[in-house]
Amino acid sequence: MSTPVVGIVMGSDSDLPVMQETAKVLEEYGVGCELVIASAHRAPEKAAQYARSARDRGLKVVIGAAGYSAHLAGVLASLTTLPVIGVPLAGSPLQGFDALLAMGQMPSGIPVATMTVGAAGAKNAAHFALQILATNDADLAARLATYRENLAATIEKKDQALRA
Ligand code: RP5
Repeated sequence: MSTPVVGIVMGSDSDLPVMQETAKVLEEYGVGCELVIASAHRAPEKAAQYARSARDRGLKVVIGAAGYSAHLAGVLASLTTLPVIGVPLAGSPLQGFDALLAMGQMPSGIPVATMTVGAAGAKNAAHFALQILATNDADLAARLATYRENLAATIEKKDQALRA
């Protein structure tokens, strides 16, 4: 396993099934990540300590994922200058709309790059982290470009099948 450069922080173990999608994408690219549970509300000291030490421990990107009143990504972002990506999760009766608004409505100066709710957001968090890392890694950038070409080919195939 490669040294973690992406930290995936979740509010609870109930977030794990969705956030494993993030880890899976990063693993496909051989990018090391670590999965951590550290709630902004239930374990704020742990969340703060994680964010404060993230850069010195070699992390390049932090992903914060939570449901309900989802302050985790924002709290992490307030305590590190690493880029923070937020994934709102759909555990609440409001299906994650609450978490989406909490993460997206950060005050100016402390941004959280907020993805969509759930599995698509979890996968996009990984892709966004890879794109950040690729600004300084030509090989990774080339692999992301190939991935995009393959995506386009998949759509083309679907179109051909529809027309056949
Ligand atoms: C949030 O509360 C967590 O991120 C999780 O999405 C949600 C529910 O947590 P559990 O009650 O399942 O532990 O802080």
